Parts: sequence; structure tokens; C-alpha cells
Amino acid sequence: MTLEDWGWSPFFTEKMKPWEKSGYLPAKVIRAEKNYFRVWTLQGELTVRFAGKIRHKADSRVDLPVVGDWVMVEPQTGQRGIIHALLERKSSFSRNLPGRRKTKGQERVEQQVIAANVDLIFIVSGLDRDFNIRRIERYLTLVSSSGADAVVLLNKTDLCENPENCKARVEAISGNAPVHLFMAREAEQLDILFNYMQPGKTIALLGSSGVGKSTILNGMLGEERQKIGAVSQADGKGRHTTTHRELILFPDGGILMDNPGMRELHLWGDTDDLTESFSDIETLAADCKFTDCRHKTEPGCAVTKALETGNLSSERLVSYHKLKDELLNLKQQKK
Ligand SMILES: Nc1nc2c(ncn2[C@@H]2O[C@H](COP(=O)(O)OP(=O)(O)OP(=O)(O)O)[C@@H](O)[C@H]2O)c(=O)[nH]1
Ligand SMILES: [Mg+2]
Ligand SMILES: [Zn+2]
Repeated sequence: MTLEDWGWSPFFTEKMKPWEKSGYLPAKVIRAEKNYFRVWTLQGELTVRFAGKIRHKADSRVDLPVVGDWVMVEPQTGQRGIIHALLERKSSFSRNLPGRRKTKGQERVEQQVIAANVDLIFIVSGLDRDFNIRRIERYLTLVSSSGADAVVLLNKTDLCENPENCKARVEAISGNAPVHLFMAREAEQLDILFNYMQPGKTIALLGSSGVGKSTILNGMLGEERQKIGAVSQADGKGRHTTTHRELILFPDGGILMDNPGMRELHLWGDTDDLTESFSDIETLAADCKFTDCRHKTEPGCAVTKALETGNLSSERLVSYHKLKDELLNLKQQKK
């Protein structure tokens, strides 16, 4: 196994330069437990903690390692080690954890990095009661802030009367992100997913609890590696069966990250990120009379005009305004 198998690239060789003579090993964080990490190194897997100074120096939790990160580790006896540094991330999927942090009694926003150095994100949605276009829009916006690419997987086609219709509705809002119908329970159309796999490339499975992320992973791996949990009859939601983020290296190359289901999905990013996830609205906006048009009550607004002609749905525009306000608010609070 090589560093490249785990996603190492010249980008990280550059970031590692200050540590070249330290004797520390570059290590990939493959699993995070409460008080320690499992990392992969050229000397095998190690159980590591981070040096206290990393926590002291960290301005916020963004500077602490997460699964997918490359870190510099000082190996110790007994397959253990200490993390001395976190190498800059090539990409990171983050959300906002509002209200968790306070300074002088004031609530502060906080960036939580969910997954680092991911190349592609499978946004998994169930075609059962989980199906929610607005949530998929939110995920797509978060992915465009992350630097990774997105693919939407509509799982559980067997539970949906008209999957093609759902697919068309998602395609109307997904921009450049491909959309696939899938049935993880059968694990038959796996080629759809394997087409995205490549040696050294990391794909993360994200979505609510119970959508079938771990079922997909097991199907691709061909073994019951991850625990699967039934969805509650009462509310149609999963039971948060997967509790740890984890990277799994595939025998023929490629890395898949299973994730716990996410409940809250507050945006972390910039209003520019909407250019990608709402490219339809941004394209229309080019024809608005005013360059700073807010697409609300302004005269000559090409966006609200598209509502009348049926080229844009009002739900889509409401969602755009909501996400934009959330991002503007975030910008205010970050100050
Ligand atoms: N009907 C149907 N059920 C599926 C399909 N894929 C997964 N399931 C079921 O959905 C339930 C949840 O699957 P999991 O793979 O545990 O879901 P998860 O996304 O990993 O959930 P968390 O780990 O809680 O985030 C299980 O009962 C699966 O058998 C499918 O294609 N069709
Ligand atoms: Mg799971
Ligand atoms: Zn306008």
C-alpha cells in the first residue's frame, strides 16, 4: 500500500515540507473515536492522540483533525503515536453548529468539518418518506462550498411508485450533479457507483439516518462490514445506526467514507456557493434590470418574471432566498 492509495498527492508533499526533517510520519486519519484516532501510515495502522499543544493552538475545532485528514505523527512503541500537526486540507465538507459556542455570553457560529479531503460526495436520499427536494438543495449548496463534486443517489426505488418522476424533479434542481436511481437492498446496479471509483479517490456517503448509506457500502464491498439498522415505522426515520465516520479502502482501489446520518444541516459557506447550486436562478438574474436586484419586488426582475412564465417554481425561489439569508446571516455572525 502506498500513500497515493490513500489519496496523497503533490499538494500534500508541498504542505508537508516544514516537517520533512522531523522524523514524523505522514498519516491518514481513517477513524475517529472519542479520545483517539486510528491512522494509516507506511508503518501500518496506529492508534494516536493529538499533542496538547495542538488543542491549545487551535482557534476553533476547525484546526483539529477529522476523518480524511493528513496529519504528521510521531510513532511510539506498541503501534501508538502522537499527532503533531494537521496538514492543510484540499477540500472539506463543513456545516455550521450555531449556538454551541459562546464568547462573553454571545452565541457564536462555529464551523464543524464533517469530512476532509473528499473528492466526491454521494448525497444519498431515500425515495420513501425521507425524500425532500429542499434538503437536497441544501446538501448541494454545502457540497459546492466544500470543493468536492456531488452526485445524488436516490435510493430505495422499490418504495416509490414513480421513481422516474422523483428523478426528474431532482434533475431540475441539481445543476451539473448527476442523479441516479438506486436500490441498495438488491445491490445489483453497483456499476453505477463503481464508475465513480478510482485509486486514490475518496468518496463520502452523506445523508439522513436510514437512507441506506451503510447498505450501499456493504453492497459495494461485498461483505457485511457496517451495521445496518431498520427505519422506524412510526416516523420513517433511521435510528442513527452508524455512529463513527470511517474510511474504507477498496481492494481494487478507491476509498469510501461511511458517515453517521445528519440531523441538522446549517449552511457553512459563502453566498457565492449559490452560483453553483442555484445556477438556474443566477443565470436568470443576469437579465435583471438592476445588477444588485434581490429578486423580490424590484421592477424588471427576470427571476420573478420566470415565475409567471413557469420557468421557475416559487418553491425553488423561496428556497434560494432562505439559503441566501442564512449565508448572509452567517457572514454577519462570523464578524
Ligand atoms: N426497501 C429498501 N430498503 C433499503 C434499501 N437500502 C437500504 N434499505 C434499508 O434501509 C434501512 C437503513 O439502512 P442503513 O444502511 O442502515 O442506513 P444508513 O443511511 O446507513 O443509516 P445511519 O447509519 O443510521 O445513518 C435498513 O433497514 C436497510 O435494509 C433499498 O434500496 N430498499
Ligand atoms: Mg449507516
Ligand atoms: Zn431580479
